[in-house]
Amino acid sequence: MTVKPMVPFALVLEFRSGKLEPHTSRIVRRVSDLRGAFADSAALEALVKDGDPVVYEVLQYDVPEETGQLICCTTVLHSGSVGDEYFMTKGHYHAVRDTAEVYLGLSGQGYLLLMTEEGGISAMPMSAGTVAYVPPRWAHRTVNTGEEPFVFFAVYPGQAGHDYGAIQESGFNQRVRRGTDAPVLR
Ligand code: M6P
Ligand code: ZN
Repeated sequence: MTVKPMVPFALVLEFRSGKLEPHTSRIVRRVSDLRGAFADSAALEALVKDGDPVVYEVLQYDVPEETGQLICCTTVLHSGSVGDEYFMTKGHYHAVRDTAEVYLGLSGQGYLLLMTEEGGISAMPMSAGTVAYVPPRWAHRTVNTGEEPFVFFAVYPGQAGHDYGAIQESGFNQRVRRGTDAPVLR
């Protein structure tokens, strides 16, 4: 069997906006796509009725989803909240658990929340220049605690895949809410 070699490529990433050119896929997640993730489901349904705003977008230049490849993408997580809980991503484990990921903060500010199936817990603040390492077996979710979009770049193994089901069932073991003068992490 001959494997067709891939052609090297370069992309242009605009740090402030997270714009990645060219990109071959764009995922847009609205409040209605995050049903079950936020504690205040009445506040969520009110937002859905009121225009169902975009919570985040992921821009990616696709490569084959297989061992040996690295997938690169940017996430633009908008500023906002559902009740008093800041806008956040769905969060996932990798379907292939033994795969890590690297995040690089580009603009705005937020948190990276992590947990393991054994009850491990971790949270790190992120802003422009933060390089965060997500080890294998750690679920990860990002939260925008600022007034601007929180933008970050991610690189992960091609075979990793996304497992959303485990988090939909068990929930995440941390939440970040709007406090009187600073975000409150619990
Ligand atoms: C990062 C990466 C992507 C992920 C995206 C949004 O860019 O981890 O793999 O898709 O964040 O997160 P989620 O898939 O949890 O919605
Ligand atoms: Zn991931």
